[in-house]
Amino acid sequence: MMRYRSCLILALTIGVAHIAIAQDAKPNYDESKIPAYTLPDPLAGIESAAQWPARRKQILEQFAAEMFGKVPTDKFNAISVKDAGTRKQVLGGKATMWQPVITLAGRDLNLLVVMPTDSQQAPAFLAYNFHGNHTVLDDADIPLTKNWVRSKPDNRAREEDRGSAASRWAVEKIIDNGFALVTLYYGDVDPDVDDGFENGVHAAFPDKPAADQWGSIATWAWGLSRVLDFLGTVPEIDETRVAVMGHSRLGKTSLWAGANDERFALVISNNSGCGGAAISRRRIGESVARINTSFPHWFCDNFLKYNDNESQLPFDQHMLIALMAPRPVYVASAVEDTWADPRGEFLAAKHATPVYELLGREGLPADEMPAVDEPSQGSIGYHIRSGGHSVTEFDWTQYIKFAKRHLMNEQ
Ligand code: GTR
Repeated sequence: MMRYRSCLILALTIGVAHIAIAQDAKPNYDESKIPAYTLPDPLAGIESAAQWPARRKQILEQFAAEMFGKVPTDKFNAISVKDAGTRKQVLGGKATMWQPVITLAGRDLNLLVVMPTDSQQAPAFLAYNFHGNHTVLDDADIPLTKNWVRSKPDNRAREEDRGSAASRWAVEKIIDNGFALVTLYYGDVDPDVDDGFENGVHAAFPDKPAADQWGSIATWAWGLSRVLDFLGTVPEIDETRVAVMGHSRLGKTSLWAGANDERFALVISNNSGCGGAAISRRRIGESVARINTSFPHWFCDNFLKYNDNESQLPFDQHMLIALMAPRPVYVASAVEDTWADPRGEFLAAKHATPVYELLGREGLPADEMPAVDEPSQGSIGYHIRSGGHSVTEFDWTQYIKFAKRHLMNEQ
């Protein structure tokens, strides 16, 4: 397939010995077997806050060129409103739901917006969903997506899945706390399948991505920025107070969206793991080689250079977290989510802290990994909750508290 071919070409071209994919290597979960490593210093070569923007730019460019891939052109950035949607009251009248459809690079993005009724300039959570808007809320007015859907029979959305993901979306709590929720199916932007970049928004782009150009995560992140463009036209929502949130692969996506687009006021990574918040050099659970093998379309081809070769990365994931500074960022883990390396996620939050401190912010208050279900929240938030790989009420309770403090000035 396309990514595999370009992997071989890349191997021949640059002669990197480590490019062989450790397809069958067993994941390590033993802290004592972590290879010795040194983390690159996000503050290398700088001493003052005034020097941070230039250093930030350098780090951002490295992440773009070596890991997520650059957006090939901004030619397709414009969005148009295809259907403004009609508003209806839900949750006994306290919330208003509507479903605008916007068009981006020839694709329809079907948004589901739920906001406090009569809200003006409400802050919002913006997050992709995994299987379609109809899974977020059980409401017959939400159409089923017609796009390719992962892990469903025939890859089609099903009537019976209405509301099936509702426990992952604390919609009523979000509304009761004065926030709006904006969600859309990530497959509207790009179906999560390795198809050689033929479908989704990629179809509009004339050339296949070069080795330093976007994989699907960067494409999804770009889509979030375009949705933010749209939110700037919605009077009921304050686009300067949008928290971008995502779980797992979509947590990797929210981090990359927040790194690229400083208009996102707050960034949340839920169980994002490898390629998200977890330190790559630890190689606990999912490794760079493993993720590049399982999901060849997620990152750019240059990232293949780091298969079993993490020490050569010019950055590590604490520097991705640091790219949010001084904006608030939250990293959340779950005890049983060992594949995502909870400790590696904590360490990324912790080692981003010097950047926040240089900019006069607190960073992460906890020096050591906090106890289970005991969040630590400064400008960086972190918790490890009991349970497995998911988004729960507990997670949302923390995100809302964190967002109220940072976006609503409430303690
Ligand atoms: C896993 C993958 C993880 C994570 C997860 C998810 O299969 O290995 O990196 O992204 O999927 O998105 O649920």
